[in-house]
Amino acid sequence: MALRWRTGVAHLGPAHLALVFVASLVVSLVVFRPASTRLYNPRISALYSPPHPDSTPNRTPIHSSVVVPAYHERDNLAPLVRAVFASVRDPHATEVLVVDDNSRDGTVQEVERLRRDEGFNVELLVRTDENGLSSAVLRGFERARGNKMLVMDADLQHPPAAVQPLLDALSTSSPLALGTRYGQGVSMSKGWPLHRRIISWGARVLARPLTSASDPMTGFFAITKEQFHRSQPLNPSGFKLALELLLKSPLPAGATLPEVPYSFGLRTSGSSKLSSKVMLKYVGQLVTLYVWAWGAYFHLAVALGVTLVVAAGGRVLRLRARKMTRGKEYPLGGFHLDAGTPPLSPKAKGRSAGGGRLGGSGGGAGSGAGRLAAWSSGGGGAAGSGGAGGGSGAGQTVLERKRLV
Ligand SMILES: Nc1nc2c(ncn2[C@@H]2O[C@H](COP(=O)(O)OP(=O)(O)OP(=O)(O)O)[C@@H](O)[C@H]2O)c(=O)[nH]1
Ligand SMILES: [Mg+2]
Repeated sequence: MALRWRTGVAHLGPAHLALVFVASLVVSLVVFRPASTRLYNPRISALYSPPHPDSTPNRTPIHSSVVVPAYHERDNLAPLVRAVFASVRDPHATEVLVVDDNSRDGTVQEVERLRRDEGFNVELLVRTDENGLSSAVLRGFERARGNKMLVMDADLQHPPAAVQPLLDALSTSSPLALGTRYGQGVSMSKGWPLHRRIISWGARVLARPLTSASDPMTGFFAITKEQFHRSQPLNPSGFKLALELLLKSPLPAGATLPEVPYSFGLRTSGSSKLSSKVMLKYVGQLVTLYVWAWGAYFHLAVALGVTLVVAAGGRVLRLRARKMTRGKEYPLGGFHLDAGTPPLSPKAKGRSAGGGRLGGSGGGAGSGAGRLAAWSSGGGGAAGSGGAGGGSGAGQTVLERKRLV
C-alpha cells in the first residue's frame, strides 16, 4: 500500500474521502463530547450570595468588589491593595477579596496585617478543598458584596489605575466590561517574552470564531452581579473565565460590551502559573466552548477539516510521486499514467538491445506502440500492437511490467 501511495498509482477517490469524512465525524462526536467537568451554575450560587445593598448595620454598603485570585502572591498583596484603594473613587464602598488556594506562604498573615494595621477593607478566602484560577474567581463572585465585581491578577500586571475606569464602564446597558491589551494607545510591556506573545496571539486566533471581543483572554474584567447570575452553567476548571462569560452570559438586547484599554505590565514578584498544563487545559476549554456554541456544526467542521487535510495530503503525495517518477529509472517502483514515456530498467534495455523494441528507425514505430500499450492497457495489448516493431519487443514489455507490478 505504501509503495502504491509513494508511486502515485493509488489515489484517493470520492469514496475514500467520504469514508474519511464519516470516520472523523464519528471520532469527533466521541472525543469532543460536551464537557464532562461538573459545571458551575451561577443561578444556584445566587442563593448563597450576600444580599445587596449590604444590610449589615454600621457598615458602609459595598458597591464594588475587586476579586483577586492569588496563589503564592504574598509579596504582591500589599502593593496591590494600597494601589487599588488609592485609585478608586470611593474606597469605603469598595472591598478587595483575595481568594487564595492554601498557599501557606504567609498570605493569611499579610491580609490580616493589611486589615488591622493599614485599615483596608480586604477579605480573604482560603480554599483547601478546591483549586484553580476560574473556580477561585467564581468563589470570589459568590462572596462579593458589591453589585459591581471586578477581577484582577495579584501580580500587578493589571494596572490598579484602570480599576475605576473598568468599574465605570459597567451599567445596566453594559453589564459586562473587558479590559483589553489590544486597544488604542496601550501596549504590552516590552519585557514580555516573545514566546508569551506568540502564545497569547495563538490563543486569541483560536478563540476568534467564537467572539469578536478584542481580548477575550484577558484576566482583567468586570461584571454586575445580575449579569453573572444570568449566566449559563460555567466551566470552573479553565484559566479564561472572561471568554466563558462572554459566551455563556448573553447580554440583554441592545446592550454593548465596553472594552477598556490597559497596558499589560510585567510581574515584579512571585512566579507565573501559566504552565504547559494550563495551556493544554485552555485548548480543552476552547473545544468544549466550541461544542457548546456550535453543536453539530462543530463536528461537521472537524470532519470537513480532516477530510480536506487528507485530500490535500494525498494530492501532495501524488505530485511528489509524479515528480520522482518523471524521466527516471524505476528500480522497484511502478509508473503513473502521467509520468510520461515509461523508461526501461537497465536489465530490460540489455535484453531488448537486439530486438525490435528499440529497433532504431525501422522498428521504432512498432516498439513505441508496444511499450505504450503495455503501459496503459496490459500485456495482451502490448503483444498485439508491438508486433509491427518486433515480437521480442512486445514480449519484453510484458516481462518488465510483471516485474514492476
Ligand atoms: N487562587 C488561585 N489563584 C491562581 C491560580 N492560578 C493562578 N492564580 C492567580 O491568578 C493570577 C494570574 O496568574 P498568573 O500566573 O499571573 O498568570 P499570567 O498572568 O497569565 O502569567 P504571567 O504573565 O507569567 O504572570 C495570579 O494572581 C495568580 O496568583 C490558582 O490555581 N488558584
Ligand atoms: Mg500574571
